[in-house]
Amino acid sequence: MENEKKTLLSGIQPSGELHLGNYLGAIKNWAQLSDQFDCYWFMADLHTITVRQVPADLRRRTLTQIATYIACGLDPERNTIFVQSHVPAHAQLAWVLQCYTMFGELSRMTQFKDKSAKHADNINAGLFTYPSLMAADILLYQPDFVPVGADQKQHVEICRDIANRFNGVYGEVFKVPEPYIPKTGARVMSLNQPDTKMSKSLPEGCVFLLEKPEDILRKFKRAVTDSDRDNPVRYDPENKPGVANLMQIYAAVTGKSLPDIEREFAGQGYGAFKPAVGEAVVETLRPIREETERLLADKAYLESVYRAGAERASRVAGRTLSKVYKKVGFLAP
Ligand code: ATP
Ligand code: LTN
Repeated sequence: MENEKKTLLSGIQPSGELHLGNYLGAIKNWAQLSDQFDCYWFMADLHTITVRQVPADLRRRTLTQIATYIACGLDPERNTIFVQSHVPAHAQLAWVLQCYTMFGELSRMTQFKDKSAKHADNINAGLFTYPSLMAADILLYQPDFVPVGADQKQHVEICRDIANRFNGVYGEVFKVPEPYIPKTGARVMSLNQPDTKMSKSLPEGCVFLLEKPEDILRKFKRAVTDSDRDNPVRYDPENKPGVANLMQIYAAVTGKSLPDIEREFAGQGYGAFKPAVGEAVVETLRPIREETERLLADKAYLESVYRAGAERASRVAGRTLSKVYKKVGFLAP
C-alpha cells in the first residue's frame, strides 16, 4: 500500500559535475530504496547560490543532474524527482524556520565555518542560514529518514532541533526525521590523495560520471598506491590507503569481495591492478553516460519529469506549509 510506506528525502546541490563518490556513496543506494520507500530526490539549486555561480552553468548542471539521476536508476514513475526552486514552499518555510533557528546554533555549523574560510570574499547571509533552508526542505515532506553522507549529519541534527523546538510551541506539526548514513561505499577517497575524500574540488583524483573512458583510465593508471612489491594487492587501509580505496571501488562496481580481489591479483603488481579497476569503472559508468546523453537530447521528456515532480512535491509541501502558517498565526489569504 502506497501510504503505508515510509518516506525518504535527499538532495544534492548542482554545484559541480556528479562523480563516482556521489554515485557509490549516494545515488546508487537511492536507486535501491524506491521499492520500500516513498522517495523524494531533488536538485538543491537554492542552496547552490550560497556560493557564486555562472548562471548558464548552473542551469545546464541542474538539467544534467536530473538526467543522471534517471540514468542511475531513479525511476521518475516511482520517485518524486524535482528542482528545489520549482517548489516555492521551500523558500517560504525556510523564512519561518529562520525565526526558530538560533544565531548561536548556526555559528557552530562546520560547513559554514569551512565554506566561509574558502570563500572569504562572499560570506553572505544565505551561507549562514543554509541549515534553516535545509530543515525546510526536509520537514515539508515529513520524511522518516534522510539519507546523507556523514558530512551532512550535523545539518540533519539541527533540523531535528528546529522541528522539536517548533513542535514544543505549536504541537506535533513536524515529524522529526532520522539521518540515514550508508555503511558501504560511504567514503570514496581521492585517487591521488587517498587521505581526502573524492570531491569535485580535487579534479585530478576525481572520476566524473560523464567523463570520457580514456580520461577515466588515465586517472586510474596514475592513482597513488605504494612501493610494496612482495604482496601489493592486499586490503590494509591503515598502511595502504591508496590500494584499499582502489579495492573498495573495484568491490563496489564488480560486486566481488575483498578476499576474492586479493586472490584475483595475487602475484600481480599495480601495473595489472590499476587498469583493471579503471576498466571496471569505465564499464559501470558507460551505460550511465550513454543514457544521460540520450536523455539530454530529449528535453521534452526531461521537462515532463521535472514538471510532474514539482507538481507532486508542491501538493505535499503545500499541505505542511498551510499548517505551519496557520499555527504561527498568519491570517488565511
Ligand atoms: P564538495 O566537493 O563541495 O565537497 P561533494 O562533491 O562532496 O561536494 P556533495 O554535494 O557534498 O558532493 O555530496 C552529495 C552526496 O554525495 C552526499 O550524500 C555525499 O555524502 C555524497 N558524497 C560526496 N562525495 C562522496 C565520496 N567521496 N564518497 C562517498 N559519498 C560521497
Ligand atoms: N546540504 C546537502 C544538500 C541538501 C540536502 C537537503 C540533503 C540540501 N537540502 C535536504 C538532504 C536533505 C549537501 O550539501 N550535500
